[in-house]
Amino acid sequence: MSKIALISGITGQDGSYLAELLLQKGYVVHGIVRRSSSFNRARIDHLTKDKNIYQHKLFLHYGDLTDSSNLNRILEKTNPDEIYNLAAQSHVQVSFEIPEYSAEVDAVGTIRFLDALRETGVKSKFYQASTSELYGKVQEIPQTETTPFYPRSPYAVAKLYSYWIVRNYREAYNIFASNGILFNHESERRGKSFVTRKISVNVAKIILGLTDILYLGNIDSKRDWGYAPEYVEGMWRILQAKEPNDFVLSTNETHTVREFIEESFKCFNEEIVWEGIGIHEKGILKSSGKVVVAINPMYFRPTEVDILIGDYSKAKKKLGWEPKTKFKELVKIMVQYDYNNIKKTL
Ligand code: NAP
Ligand code: G4F
Repeated sequence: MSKIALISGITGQDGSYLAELLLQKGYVVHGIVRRSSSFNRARIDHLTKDKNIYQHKLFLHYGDLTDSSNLNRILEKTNPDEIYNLAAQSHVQVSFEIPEYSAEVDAVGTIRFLDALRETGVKSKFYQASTSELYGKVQEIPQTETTPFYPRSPYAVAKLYSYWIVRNYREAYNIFASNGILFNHESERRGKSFVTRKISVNVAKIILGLTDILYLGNIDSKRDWGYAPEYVEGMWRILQAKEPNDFVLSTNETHTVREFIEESFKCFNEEIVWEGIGIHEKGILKSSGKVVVAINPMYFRPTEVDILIGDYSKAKKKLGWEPKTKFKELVKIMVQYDYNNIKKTL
């Protein structure tokens, strides 16, 4: 008998890779999709096309984490063995603009899901998409599962609630519920408003002569960036463990946004020289003297997370999980994909 998985957020970066992985493993996959006025399924389109090999293995259901009764109905209808709760308002800066909605989805959405499990009596394992943003103003370097949290945005505070309600329901009701505390993971499917993809798309456009300047906010913040397909494998492993538990998935390396920019241009044998300070700083192409990077304070956040670097030893020891793709390779994958993709359209 095939195992059954239910994924919220299946149309997102991680949801699409996870759906692919689980289908490859022989699962029947159900995904929750939001009604949208324009097409929002581009990342899973290849899995849902007619006569696809997964035609009778992947099913989509309209739903929303702000609607409890619909979660109950989906659970009763699908009766999953594993639930992956990936749906979220996932943009940190946007959470400062819509803090209440971010809490509705990223905090209350999780308790709606867990309570739907209790009410329906469905016996499913539950994976929660927790985040390195919980560490915020970091209390320890590198961050581990025992590092104290200090969230720095409405997004992170909402995710803190979800982290703890997962632990509480595990202890109170003996539910197999686990947190994956995932550090930033990127890919050619990353949303274009996140910094890595914004850089890879715009560097490709600059090289192709389609745009002049890439405007960014804080280019000195540091992130621990890994490759998303490897992280969804980690999510699956977290639910295959003997006991429910919480795990950091990361690379144990940290790089600045500035390094991401420099490395992206290097893919085209271009060197960036920096001139000026603060909001007047500019990135200039050494070969031509052209300004290609500038600072726009509209991308600054009211409170910033300066550095993230995760220690994944527990995941390595207990799950046999390790990241493979290193920083330079990740940049290359993203930049080359965007360059080829944009060039095709010219
Ligand atoms: P993403 O690309 O932004 O995808 C988010 C998904 O959630 C989309 O499918 C979106 O649907 C869906 N969604 C948003 N609001 C919803 C609602 N009210 N009801 C139902 N679905 C809703 O995010 P991601 O990068 O794949 O991340 C997946 C999860 O991991 C998120 O919870 C994120 O917070 C967390 N996380 C991500 C990272 C990372 O570096 N990527 C690191 C740590 C944790 P639409 O397509 O319709 O918008
Ligand atoms: O790419 P970002 O928006 O990702 P951020 O804030 O680290 O959040 C992502 O990773 C979290 C895991 O740690 C997830 F939980 C979350 O859902 C999301 O996937 O920004 C990265 C850094 C920040 O310091 C930001 O201030 O890049 C800086 N940055 C500089 N200029 C910019 C920009 N970020 C964005 N999005 N856009 C800019 O123009």
